[in-house]
Amino acid sequence: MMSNPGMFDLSGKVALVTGATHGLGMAMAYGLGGAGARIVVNGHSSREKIDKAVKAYRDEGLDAAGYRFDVTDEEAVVAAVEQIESEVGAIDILINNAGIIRRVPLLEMPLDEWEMVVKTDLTSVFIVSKAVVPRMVERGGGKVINICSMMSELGRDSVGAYAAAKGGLKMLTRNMATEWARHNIQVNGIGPGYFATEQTKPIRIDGHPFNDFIVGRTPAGRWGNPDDLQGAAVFLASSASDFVNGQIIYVDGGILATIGKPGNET
Ligand code: GCO
Repeated sequence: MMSNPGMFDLSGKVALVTGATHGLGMAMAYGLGGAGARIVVNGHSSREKIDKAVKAYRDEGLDAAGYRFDVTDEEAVVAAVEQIESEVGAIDILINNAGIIRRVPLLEMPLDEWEMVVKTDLTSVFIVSKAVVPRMVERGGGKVINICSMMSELGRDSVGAYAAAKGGLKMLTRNMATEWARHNIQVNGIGPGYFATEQTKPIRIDGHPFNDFIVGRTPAGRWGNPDDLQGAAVFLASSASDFVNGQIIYVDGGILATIGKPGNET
């Protein structure tokens, strides 16, 4: 037995983070960059948005490069991974974070919208991991982190497709760990609770019943700050988690730990 002061150090590692131009993806990428990793920023919406994010990372003194590709398009993903590995280097860490949400009751949700949510939030993780992981196998190891949700465990009105995808992602994470741990690839998940992001803005309005409900339902008594995810991300990306496989770390201020309390109880 011996101490291992460098176990959270990511110096020299290359980390691909999908959907890292904003929100939770950006916060986790900042965390990995701060621990020494070179950040590969994936985005899809616009080149400008990617360049703006890369500039922000670099202004913080981090080593970042931006790649625009659609995580649901297998051909584009395979080509992008090829390009990243030749231009930046071997991908040691993959954070599958890119995702969307549609808040529509199931009986009103058109099939194409259901398919888009499931494809973006679940199938894309299969597509991107399938392009990256064979190279990790060849190199003798790597880290895969899938961004789950409270909806990996709990249902909620209007987010059925999202919950189906995030529930599926929890089990995909466990099965990836089952198949890839033998190659020294640790596959785990992070389950963010309710965080203050663009995605939750519509339900996080002062005085909005859902906003008050979440603050009351969360033992920490607040919405999460995206930076609250950095610790779990660095842990799961580093050698500190070399014997951690198929786990979902819920960073949720205690929501899943409690039945909650009546609205009027302080
Ligand atoms: C919602 C929210 C959630 C959160 C998060 C919770 O509408 O309920 O957007 O989906 O974003 O996923 O873990």
